[in-house]
Amino acid sequence: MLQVRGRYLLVFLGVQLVVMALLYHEGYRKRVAYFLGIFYKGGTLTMLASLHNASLPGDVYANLSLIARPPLPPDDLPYCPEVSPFLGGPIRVTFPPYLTLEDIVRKNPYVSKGGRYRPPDCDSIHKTAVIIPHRNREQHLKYLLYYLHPFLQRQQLSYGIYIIHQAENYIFNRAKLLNVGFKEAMKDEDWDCIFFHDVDLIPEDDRNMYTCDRFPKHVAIAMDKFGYKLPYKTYFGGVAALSPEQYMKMNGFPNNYWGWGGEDDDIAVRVALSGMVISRPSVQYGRYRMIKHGHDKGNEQNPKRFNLLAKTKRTWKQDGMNTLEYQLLSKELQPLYTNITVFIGTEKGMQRST
Ligand code: UD2
Ligand code: MN
Repeated sequence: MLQVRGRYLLVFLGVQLVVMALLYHEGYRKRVAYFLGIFYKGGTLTMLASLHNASLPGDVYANLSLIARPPLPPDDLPYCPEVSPFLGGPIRVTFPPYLTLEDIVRKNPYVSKGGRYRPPDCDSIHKTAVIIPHRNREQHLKYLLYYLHPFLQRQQLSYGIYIIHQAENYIFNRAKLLNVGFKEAMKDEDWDCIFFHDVDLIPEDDRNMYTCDRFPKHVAIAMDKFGYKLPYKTYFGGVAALSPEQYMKMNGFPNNYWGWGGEDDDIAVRVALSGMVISRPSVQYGRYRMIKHGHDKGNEQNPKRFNLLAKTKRTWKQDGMNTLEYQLLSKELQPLYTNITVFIGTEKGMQRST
C-alpha cells in the first residue's frame, strides 16, 4: 500500500515538474493562451492544429494566411483600400532562438526573389524600398526580416528590401551606404518612398505605415532604448522615410561621416537647410525595439562629428548625392532581400589604403 502511494506521489510530482518546466520554457502568457485556445475551441483536432499554429494576440504572422495567394496580373486588380483590412495594431516582439532564414522563407511564400512583394488581390498605390546598411550583424538581420516581411504585407504595400553591405574592414559609414542604397534601388524601380532602416530596429505596431509624407519623415520616434520618447527634438536616427524628390532636394546624405555618430543629425540639418521640416508618425505607432548590442569593431565614435556638423550649412551642396563615388562589387537577388555589396573607400578616398 505504502509502495503504491509512493509511486502515485512520484508520478504526481513528475507531472508537476513537467508543467512547471513548460511554463518556464516558453513564457507563462504563451502557455496560458495556448491552453485557453484548446478550452474554447474544444475537440482533439483543433487541439492538434493549435499546436502548430498557436497564433497569439500580436502575432505578426496571424493575418497572413488571409492574404496568402499568388498575385493576379496587375491590370485586372482594383486599387487597394485606403486602410488595409489586415492591420492588427501592436506586434509582440520576441526573438525565437532557433529561427533560420529558411523558416522565414517558408513563412513568406509570396515574397519573390530579391525580397520583392506586391499584394495579390489589389493594386497598391505605394511602392516602398527599404534600405538597410549592414556589416556583420547577421543575427539582427534575420530578426528584422522575420518581422518586416509580414509587417509590410499586412500594410498591403508593394515593396522591396535592400541590404547594403559594406565590403572589407575599413571604418563603417552608415550615411554613405544609405546613399548607395538609394541610387541602386532607384535603378530597379520607380520607388515612391525610401525607408532608411537600421538593422536592429523592430517595429512594434503595424499602423506605423511604411509610406512617405509631404515632408521627410523621422519614423523611429519611440524606442525602448530611450524609454519610448524622443531623446531630443531634432533627433533623426534609426528609421527615416523620404520620397525621391525630398531626398534629391537635400542632395541626399553626407558621404564624409566615417565611424559612429553625427550623420543622423547632419541629415536633420539638411532637411531644414533645404527648406523642409521633419514629419513624424503618431507616438503610439512609431514604436520600436532595438536589439541590444555593443560597439562594433570598425565603427568607433567619429571624433570629427561635431566639427563636421558645425559646417553642414557650407558643405551640404558640395557633398552628397552629387559627389557619391563607390565600387559596386555584387548585386545578388536573395530569396528575402537584394544584397548589394559595395566598396565605399575610406576617409582618404577610393583607393584601398593600408
Ligand atoms: C544610433 C542611431 C543610428 C545612427 C547611429 C550613429 C538609433 C536607434 N540609431 O544607432 O541611426 O545614427 O546611432 O551612427 O539611435 N551597422 C552595421 N554594422 C556595423 C555598424 C553599424 O550593420 O558594424 C549598421 C546597422 O544597420 C546599425 C546601424 O549601422 O543598426 C547603426 O549603428 P549602431 O546600431 O551601432 O548605432 P546605434 O545603435 O548607436
Ligand atoms: Mn543600434
